[in-house]
Formats: sequence, C-alpha cells, structure tokens
Amino acid sequence: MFKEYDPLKNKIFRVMDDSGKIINPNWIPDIKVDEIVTAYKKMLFSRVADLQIVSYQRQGRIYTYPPNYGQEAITGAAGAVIRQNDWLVPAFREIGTMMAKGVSLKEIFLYYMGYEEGSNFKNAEQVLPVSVPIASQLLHAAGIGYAIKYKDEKKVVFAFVGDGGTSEGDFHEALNFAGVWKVPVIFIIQNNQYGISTPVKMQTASSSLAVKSVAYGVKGLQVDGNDFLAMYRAIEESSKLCLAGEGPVLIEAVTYRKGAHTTSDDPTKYRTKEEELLWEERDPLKRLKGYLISKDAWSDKEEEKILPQYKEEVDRQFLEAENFGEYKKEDVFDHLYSEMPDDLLEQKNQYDRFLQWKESRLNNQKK
Ligand SMILES: Cc1ncc(C[n+]2csc(CCOP(=O)(O)OP(=O)(O)O)c2C)c(N)n1
Repeated sequence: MFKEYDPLKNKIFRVMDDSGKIINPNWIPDIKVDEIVTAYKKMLFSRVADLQIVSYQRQGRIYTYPPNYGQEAITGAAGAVIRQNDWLVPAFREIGTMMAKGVSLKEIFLYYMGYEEGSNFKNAEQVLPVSVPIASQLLHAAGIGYAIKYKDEKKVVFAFVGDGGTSEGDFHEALNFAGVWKVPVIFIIQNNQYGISTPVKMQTASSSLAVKSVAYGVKGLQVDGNDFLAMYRAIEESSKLCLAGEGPVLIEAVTYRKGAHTTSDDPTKYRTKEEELLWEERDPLKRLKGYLISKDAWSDKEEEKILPQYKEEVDRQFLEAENFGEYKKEDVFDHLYSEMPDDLLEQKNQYDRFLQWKESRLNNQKK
C-alpha cells in the first residue's frame, strides 16, 4: 500500500466512489459486514450528538464547541481499529474515536461546559485530554511512542492534528523525533480544507500534506478521509506496521468540515455554497450507507427507527451533564501543582477580587 500510494506519486487512496460503489477491490479491508454496520451506527450517533451539541450551544446551554460534522469516517475508522491498550492523543475534533475508547458523551459535554471532570475519563484508558494549543499534542504522542518502545510494549499511539496544525513547529519536531526513533505512532492529519478561514492552499506549498512524510523518512499516505473502507484499511495497516516496529506512519485524511470552525465562526464569510454542495456529494455517512444498502445490511427504515433513540440518548447524557452541579472556581487553579506557585496564587486572588466586584455590581444594579 505504502509503495503503491507513495506520496511522491500524488495518488489518493480510495476504496469506494462517492456513491459507495467499490472501485478498488484489491484494497477492501478485512472487516465483516456486521462490524461495518456497527461502525456506521457509531458514526451516525456521533453525527446526531454533534448536531445536537450545536443546538444546545445556540440555546446558551454549553460554551464554544468545534463541530466534527463531515469528518466521521476518519474518527469512526480510527475508533474501529484502536484497541483498549492503544493510546489516543486527540486534537479537538475526534469525538468518534474518543467515544470508541470509552469516553462518555456526558464527559465531552462537561468539558465544553468548563468542568475539569470532563477530562477525567472514568471508563477510558490511555486517552489524553482534548488539546486546543494546535499541534502541541503531537510532541506528547511522540514521547508516549518513545516510552512504549523503551518499555517494549505492544501498543500504538493514534495522534490527530488538523491541516493548519502542519504549519506549527511542533508538527515538524514530532515527526522528526518519531522518524529518528522509529516510534509506534500513527499521525493522522484531518485535512478538512481550512484552518479557521485559511484554506489549505495557503497553508503549504507542498503538493500534499502526506508528502511531508518523505522528508522525515516516515511512511506516508494520502487517503480519501470520507471513505470509511479506505480509512479503515489505511489505519489497520499502519497499526500493524507500528506493532511490527516499522512505524511511525503519517496519514493525510482528505475531508471537509461541513460545519463551522467552532460555534463562534461564520463559514459563509470565506467559502462558497458551490463548494459546500460539491462536498455534500462526498458525505462519509451517505457513502457508507450506500455501500451497506448495496450489501442488504442496512436500510432507511432501520435508520429512521434508530435516530429517535440516538437523539434521546444524547439528550439524556446532556441533561446529566447540565445537572452536574456548580463548579468550584478553585478547580481551575488547584489541580495543576501540588504547591501553587506565586504567580498562579496571584491569579487566583485576582479572580477572587473580580468575583467580589461582579457581585457588588449586581447588588448595586438591584438597588
Ligand atoms: C498554538 C495555537 N495557535 C493558534 C490557535 C488558535 N486556533 C484554534 S483552532 C485554529 C485552526 C486550526 O486549524 P487546523 O489545524 O486545520 O484544525 P481544524 O480546526 O480545521 O480541525 C487556530 C489557529 C491555537 N488554538 N493554538
């Protein structure tokens, strides 16, 4: 696969066409149809959750949220391959893979409501918290990979970054380190075409993002990120290579962010309706559904039946998060150091003064 799809050949790896028809039968992954149905259902659940989170945000019930809408085949395929023992190092658009590892939707809600508990995953092992400082997580991934190798463990690190993240120094340092030390890390770039409003063309002069692997002596692959079967096959092969000591691997997953960058963004300012419609044709769920229907493994009827259950489940977990209780302001300060350094203590005091000022202002207004 890595020879046939050498990034220098500028060939993208696809198994299905836009309608879900197999166009590359040699590379169909070894996965049973009922497992694909399970993966499809998880992708559907993740989409339902994602769309509902945006509506909760619009109701003022949750803070800023970065939608995953349109990128479900990437995180769904990674979720189908990742094992309990493997590490997940997310950026901030990977709810599908996080849930596959056992992170609950409630925890994801808590995170976006500002609770520390949202990053303290009760039922998920070896998952790092969401990382907002772009690409910084890749250095952690490379370090974890090095530790795995040092301890001679059979584990793989699944690390995510966006296309914009490839312009950060951290991306290059992590790739360089990973290449030199041959660490078992799969770096997955979710190339969703934009870093906020910056199109990928303005992010790099390289012919692709996958081609950056060549300079670091790392195996690389450009994959159709809206093609679940291609993504599954690419990630599964990469995982096997990493386990055999032949990592790391860089995968550029080409996709489209159907939603806004975050709930604070208006994408109509920088992209056209035509472009959105073009990508609508390549929607990852539609494609996989087309494939499953052709195999007689799924139907619109089944989907109609399951959707209300998913919506209800999302609501149920949201209400649990919403009723989690007041958060203590100390939480923001207290969990970083065993002994609080002076500058943080000063910030805490300042915050206390701010709260007192706010309260007295409210009281004055009431008078
Ligand atoms: C180091 C750093 N610089 C800037 C930002 C502000 N910022 C948040 S998201 C974003 C764009 C990221 O684009 P990309 O890596 O393509 O990921 P995407 O949001 O498309 O998933 C930027 C610049 C940040 N969070 N961290």
